Amino acid sequence: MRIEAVELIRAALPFKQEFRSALGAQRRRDVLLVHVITDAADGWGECAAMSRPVYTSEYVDGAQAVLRDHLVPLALADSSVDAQSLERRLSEVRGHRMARAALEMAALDAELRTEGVSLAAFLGGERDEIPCGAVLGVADTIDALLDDVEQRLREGYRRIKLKILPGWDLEPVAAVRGRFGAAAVLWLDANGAYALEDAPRLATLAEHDVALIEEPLGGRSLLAHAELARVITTPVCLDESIESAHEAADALTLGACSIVNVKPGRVGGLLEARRVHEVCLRRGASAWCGGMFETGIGRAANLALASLPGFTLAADISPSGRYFDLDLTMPPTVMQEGMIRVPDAPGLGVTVDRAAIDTVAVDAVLIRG
Ligand code: SMG
Ligand code: MG
Repeated sequence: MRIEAVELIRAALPFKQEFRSALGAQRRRDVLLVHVITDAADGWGECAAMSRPVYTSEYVDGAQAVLRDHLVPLALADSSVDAQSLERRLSEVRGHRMARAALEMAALDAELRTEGVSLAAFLGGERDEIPCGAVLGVADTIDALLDDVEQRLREGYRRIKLKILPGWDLEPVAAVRGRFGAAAVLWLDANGAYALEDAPRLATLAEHDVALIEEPLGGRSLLAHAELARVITTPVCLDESIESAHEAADALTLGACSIVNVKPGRVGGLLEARRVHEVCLRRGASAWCGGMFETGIGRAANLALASLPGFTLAADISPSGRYFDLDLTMPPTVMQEGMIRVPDAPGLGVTVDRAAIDTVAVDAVLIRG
């Protein structure tokens, strides 16, 4: 396959409701799409980077610049590429994993559409539907949070993940457990808002039957997380701290976590995400597929990844309409009894709705080989 041109499209999708976490407040999703035009088929990718470099060091303007100036020129230089050779080629560029992942996703989509193979089948998926979890940001009041949890449980989500930070932790967790009892499987995500000195406070969360705590400590320190994991009984899951399969292996060896949140963007692409999954499977560690408030494009890739056998816990994958009024793919993703079907058509397995993209696009640049 030869990549003839790459289009970088920026779009803005307002969140239905402001989303607050330890990383700040978000009112809109700054979307960066990668549209690859090859001699055989088109392919689509979505970049996980957010507007500001607060989750990892990447941010959407930076991702667009590195794609335009470095990654896309590398992809256009080769007369024949597939996703594997492209991954090797793009690894010349250090870091910028979310940008590399978006281009790899688009190339893989084009390649698999040409071959008539679904992404889930290519990756080795074994499930045809994925259990979904709801993620709830910091609310204005405890009552508002409880109403939201009630609605999500009614919608069928398999578990509830609360964003926490100092000042929004023990009280909301106790309130949710108190109101819903065993009906709510409860996870917490701190996005690194705590320090090791907070271990005694974090230890008390176990009283509320919390199934996991995600990225509790700041600084991406595997040793600090290993120390924390020794003194709290709630299982530690890592997200931001793991950017590759070898970091996943290190984290599990050190006891920094027993569970891994796998996101293709954070680790540099779907191929590396599959390797992270293999590490978890070999070590008997639980894995699950995280989310970055994706549109239908990135969500289709996440669903395919989440169908691998080692993803044993509910994913941060929601139906169309959870965060935004508009989706960019057809048909809309629906959740039934807390499950979403894995697309089984070739490539990402969804139809990209160009007209919908055009209604929210703020910028599009076509780079030709
Ligand atoms: O896609 O449902 C989703 C969002 C899941 O909370 C989610 N992602 O740390 O796991 C995480 C966050 C990343 C951004 S938090 C502002
Ligand atoms: Mg997280």
